[in-house]
Amino acid sequence: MPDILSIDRRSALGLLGTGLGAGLTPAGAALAADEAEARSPHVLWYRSPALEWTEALPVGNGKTGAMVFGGVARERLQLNDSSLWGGGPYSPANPEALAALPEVRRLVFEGRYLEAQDLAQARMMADPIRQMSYQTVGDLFLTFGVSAAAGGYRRELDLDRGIVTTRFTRQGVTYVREVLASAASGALVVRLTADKPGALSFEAEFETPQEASNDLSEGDLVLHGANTAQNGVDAALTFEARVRVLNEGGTVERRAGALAVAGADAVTLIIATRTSFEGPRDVSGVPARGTRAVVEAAARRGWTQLRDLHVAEHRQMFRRFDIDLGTTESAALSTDQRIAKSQTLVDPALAALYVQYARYLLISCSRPGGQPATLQGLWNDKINPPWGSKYTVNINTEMNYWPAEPTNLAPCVEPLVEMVRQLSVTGAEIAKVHYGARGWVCHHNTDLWRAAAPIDGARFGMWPMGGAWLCLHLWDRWDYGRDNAYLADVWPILRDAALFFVDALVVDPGTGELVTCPSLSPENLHPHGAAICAGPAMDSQILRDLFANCIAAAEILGVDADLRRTFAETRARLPKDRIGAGGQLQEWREDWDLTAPEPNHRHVSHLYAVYPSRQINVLATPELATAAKRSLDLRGDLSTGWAVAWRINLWARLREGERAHSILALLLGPERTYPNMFDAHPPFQIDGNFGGTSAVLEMLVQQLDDHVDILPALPSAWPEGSVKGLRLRGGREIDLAWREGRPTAIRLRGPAGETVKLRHGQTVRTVVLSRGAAQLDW
Ligand code: FUC
Repeated sequence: MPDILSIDRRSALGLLGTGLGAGLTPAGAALAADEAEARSPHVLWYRSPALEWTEALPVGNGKTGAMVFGGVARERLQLNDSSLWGGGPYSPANPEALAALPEVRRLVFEGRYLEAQDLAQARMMADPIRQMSYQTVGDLFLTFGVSAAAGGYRRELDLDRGIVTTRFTRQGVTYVREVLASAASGALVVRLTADKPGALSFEAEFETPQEASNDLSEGDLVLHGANTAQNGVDAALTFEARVRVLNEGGTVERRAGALAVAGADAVTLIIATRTSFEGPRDVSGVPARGTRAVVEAAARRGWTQLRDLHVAEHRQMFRRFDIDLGTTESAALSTDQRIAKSQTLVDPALAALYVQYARYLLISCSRPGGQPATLQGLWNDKINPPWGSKYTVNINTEMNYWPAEPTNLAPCVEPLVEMVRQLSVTGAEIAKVHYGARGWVCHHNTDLWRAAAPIDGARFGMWPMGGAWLCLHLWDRWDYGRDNAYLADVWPILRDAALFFVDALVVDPGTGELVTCPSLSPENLHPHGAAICAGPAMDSQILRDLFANCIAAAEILGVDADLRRTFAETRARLPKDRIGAGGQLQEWREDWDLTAPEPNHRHVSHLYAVYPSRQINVLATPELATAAKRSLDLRGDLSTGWAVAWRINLWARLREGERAHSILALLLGPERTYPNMFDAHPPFQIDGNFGGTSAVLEMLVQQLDDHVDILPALPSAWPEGSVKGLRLRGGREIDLAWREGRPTAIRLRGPAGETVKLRHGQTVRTVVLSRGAAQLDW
């Protein structure tokens, strides 16, 4: 096995040329490499193969993904393609909905909530009432025809290289398997080597629950298939997975159904997947064309080039950011052990690994040209996964993107922007047919086909705010990057999202306020046994952001002065946040919180104003902030993975670092984190990985007003540490180090000549970014 791995490791750790990495004998170098490997902060590693799917390690290039099991006798690569979903292009618009709307509204304003909900259920829901699922391609199995007995077993995922490596010894031969999914080449690549010539023999074959057949084409093993019909929507997609074998030595027998390699020295497998999906209304693609092109181009490059190209491209993203929260001896344990024992170990590096793992996941599952991260990112082994593994936009999809801008992964937001652009088209039909309104709307879920109507059941689906919330991410992309050409490009999407509400908000006859109706506070029942209501707190909070961002965007772009006025007038008539008799922030306009049937409900929708929004905070609105804390206490800390993650962000925002840290421990424990570090709802849902990550950042740096707050919620468990490449609003970036809980050194980058106000506790320091950078010792 060449020692490229170890050289990379030493340079990654900054050891080259320091005397620690330089001038060693090959044996010494190998030893140093092993030690470096054990210490690397960027590696997940295990002493045995994955038995469960949530032990396998993910790779992905934003399009093709795989879960790598690392079996000795049999390797399983569970494959995904981000555009393989059930059904086909469809419109869920329900022409009956509009006629029922006035009556549903009347019932709500008369306080007849259950009747309103029943009527909405009967007349206003999408047709079909369920959306399509994200689906697996199937598995590629490599069967070695040996027993599973092996020595020296180790499998790892190196986040910094984007490679899964499995290594073991059998009968005196050391075998190494490396798997990567490269955005640079579009291919999934498996490299198999052994330290004795001729030692590699195996059979490769596909298995799939889809309607599919195996074929040979240009010597490649090809799986052709079609997706499945769902919920009355016909199957419209075809797909293909193709594997090419490049063997060094030995023989390859090719037959439909399997490729059999015998006596090879080394083998590279190049795998590509494609579907016929071209867009929400276009399924005319030819999968074979795409897979062949990828496989042929990759085969011409060969393993070494493919790997180097991949590592360089991956690092160009991954190394934009780094984090160190301190290291203890626990970091030397295998990853599953660290998670299993995390409730008793002192292991601050586990939180840093969690952050970097989330970045790795986003880099792997959300790339320009692909689909946004689903409930499971890119990784799903089922035809009918939990909640369809699609886009739940009443929290989960948004949470997936919370850490994207701050952890310096702006390009990963692009698929989300594209999805919102497509929703602004499909959602315009729903706005018109269901509400008789201009603009566009998306309710609480969407899928590959960008369905936007209310689904599943009125008590979950009758919530017209999903699109509006997603627009916050479009705005944030501008706010972090300050690219006005981008803002001009997305302006019509933002504008039309707001226009929908100009038409669809109604005057509450009792109060004169402008409210959403019918709506609900996501998935939570109020004391009348229904969820349907008018103007829940979250809706007004989201709308305050949407209108404010639209007004700001129009000003920056110098457009639509009349609309700006309309938006401002509408915004001023939205209900304000209220404090209830229990001292809590009210979830509804009525003081219902203390008598609602599920006091510990997972959703904390009314706290949107605290995080991700900044409307309520300890600096500007201390009374509302105190009420938000009361609401959080009433809800309790323990919930599903994503709900725990949201709570951590909220406590951090509210400047309660110790409380945030104690809940983070719950998230990192074995009940909420699987051995492969995937978040457990349970079942696996990737949002918790991303929400937990943004929460860690929120403890380190916040921007609530025109200051940058340094270490605003630093827990005592992280007295010393550093973060590099953390992006800030205003097109800026910060590197920060701290000791004994106090900042030591700060570096800033941003637009030249601008002034930045930094604050730590009561101390404020103003720095000028002369020549676009500044450095100071605190
Ligand atoms: C929402 C949540 C559930 C789950 C689902 C995907 O409905 O309430 O907990 O996360 O989305």
